[in-house]
Amino acid sequence: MAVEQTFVIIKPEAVERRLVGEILGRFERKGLEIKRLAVTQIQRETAEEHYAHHKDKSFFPQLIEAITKGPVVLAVLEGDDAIQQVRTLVGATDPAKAAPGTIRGDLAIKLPYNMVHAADSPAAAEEEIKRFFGG
Ligand code: 3AN
Repeated sequence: MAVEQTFVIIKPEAVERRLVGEILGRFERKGLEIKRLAVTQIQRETAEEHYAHHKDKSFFPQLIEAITKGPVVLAVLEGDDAIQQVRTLVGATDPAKAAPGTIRGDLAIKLPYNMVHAADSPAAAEEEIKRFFGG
């Protein structure tokens, strides 16, 4: 199994609900290492670029509003098979359907508020780390 880096955003609703420690703790307890960590507020332009593949969806404006409305925590996590391991811990996109035991299944209930973004492929992880942390 290859050591990988992945990228996550702990979304504004999670920061507002003081769940940053809970969420980072789940990643750490799994055995992933926090390589980079930052608190920031995502600018509209960056959010639109990050979610460009959803720009024709009806929920796009709601999604941009949700990710830009307050501070977020950005993290780069490293470990064996990190991209898939993190996606598994995060759970299904719709928190109403996400399995109990997953972050979304345990902590969220309604889209677009699903607490965490996690890169879904090595190419996405690389692109997103570059976008949010620079070279
Ligand atoms: P994931 O975050 O699980 O990779 P994507 O890439 O399909 O899922 O969706 C990106 C984000 O768009 C989700 N994290 C969620 O906040 C929002 N989203 C996805 N589907 C819907 C929907 N049907 N209604 C509202 N928001 C949605």
